[in-house]
Amino acid sequence: MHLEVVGIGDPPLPKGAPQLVLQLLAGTLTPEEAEAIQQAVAEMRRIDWEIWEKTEGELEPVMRESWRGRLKGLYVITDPQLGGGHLTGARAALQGGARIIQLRDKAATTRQLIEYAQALRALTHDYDALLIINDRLDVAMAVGADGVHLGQDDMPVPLARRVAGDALIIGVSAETVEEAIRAEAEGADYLGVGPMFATATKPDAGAPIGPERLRQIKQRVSIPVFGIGGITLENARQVLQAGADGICVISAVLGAPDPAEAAHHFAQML
Ligand code: TZP
Ligand code: MG
Repeated sequence: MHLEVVGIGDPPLPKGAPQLVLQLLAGTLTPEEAEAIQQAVAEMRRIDWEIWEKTEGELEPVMRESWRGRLKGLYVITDPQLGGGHLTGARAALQGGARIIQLRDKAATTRQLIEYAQALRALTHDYDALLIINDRLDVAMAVGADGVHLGQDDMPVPLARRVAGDALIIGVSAETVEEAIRAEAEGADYLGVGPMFATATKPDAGAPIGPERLRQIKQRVSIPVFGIGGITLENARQVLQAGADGICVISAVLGAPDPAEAAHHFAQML
């Protein structure tokens, strides 16, 4: 039997795929045919890696540029208690014009998070919006999200990058100019800077740092910067005037009587 490699997997075949194929076809293949398939799959993988290694350096800047253009505007973080829950809240935010949705749920089990994330992945695709997963790099990668958001106590950016490669947006929370500079140097794609103002949504958020800190950070980094924490329709302009590329909101959208309308008002400002 002669087998020819006619296509290249994208993404590469997962480990174990050849074994699966063999199991599926068990009984209908001679040992020689099974061996030939296994060799063909191994060859496909080898070619795939060869191409990836050769093009990685050229693709990376292109990929980063394409994200950079989308890392702006209204960024809404979902909350299990607000806006009718993750799905309903995100749908309203997207209807109102949010361009980025982050799934954030500190109480959910891994299985629940995966379910929310999968549903949000489909929803964000419908609106051509980005999906970011808070804290959990594994969940982000498992559901094909666009990125992960990491705080200062989460996985260090260089390790996250090592695991995820370049095909994932990594956002980082920064409160100080030093944290912002370090995050950028380590490979973060955007920053969430805050809390801008007092917020009840994150009790451990610390004292407000104000839009002035965001202005200082903008002067020192070149990645996009989002203001976060206590941002409302009344004070959002201060954050934008300080140079924010976008604003990140929970309660002012999802806690509003009409979240889609609130999102629309924010989106109009941006
Ligand atoms: N990180 C810093 S402040 C904050 C997070 C997640 C909460 C933002 O929520 P709100 O309701 O927009 O103040
Ligand atoms: Mg975190």
